[in-house]
Amino acid sequence: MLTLYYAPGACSMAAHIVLEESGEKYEPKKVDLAGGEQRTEAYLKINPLGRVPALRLDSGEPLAENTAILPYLGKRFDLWPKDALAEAKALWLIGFFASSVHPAHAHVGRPERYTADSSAFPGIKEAGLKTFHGYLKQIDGVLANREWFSDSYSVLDPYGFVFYTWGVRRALPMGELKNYTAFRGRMLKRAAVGRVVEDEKIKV
Ligand SMILES: N[C@@H](CCC(=O)N[C@@H](CS)C(=O)NCC(=O)O)C(=O)O
Repeated sequence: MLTLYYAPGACSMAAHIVLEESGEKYEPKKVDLAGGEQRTEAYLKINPLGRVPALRLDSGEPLAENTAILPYLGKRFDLWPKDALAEAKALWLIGFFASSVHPAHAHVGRPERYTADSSAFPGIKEAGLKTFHGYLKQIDGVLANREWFSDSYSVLDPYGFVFYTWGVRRALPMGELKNYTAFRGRMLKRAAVGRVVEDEKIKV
């Protein structure tokens, strides 16, 4: 059985939704990020990078990073494009999410990661929020005339949904992003998304 290590409201919500939607039995394990559980010896054995999500596979072997976990789950549950070009486009988007959108938001939530000078925190947060908002606008553009990020519903959609909820958390004017907001509505109609939003107590 798969075990998902996750934290409410974190980027691990993407894998959480995928697993919830899969119908396969899995074990969800909450990690207390605020309490520093991700840096304990026990957790570092699961993910030496000290982050969520992490997935323990049926074999007991751990797997970390959204860029690995989501394609793995997508292939396992038929939520990943099969065509070579569609797959390349999915990797393009997953790469953009993981290497640009997520780190921009980290400047808002974790400025101490980018400077030891706490007087610089407000500037880092402000620049991070502006960059993050710019990326959300780009995501809105990607969704123009599309129902889902790929040709049909895939693991990209729960991942894209995470950043919408972060925009809400940071009080950005998400309603102005018409395509992204319509996508949010489609996501919320999915029963598994509703269950995860409730379990993780997400404001969206
Ligand atoms: N590149 C990683 C980033 C994972 C990540 O930063 N996760 C955050 C939650 S969204 C975390 O575990 N933060 C805890 C910490 O930084 O101590 C991925 O996409 O899986």
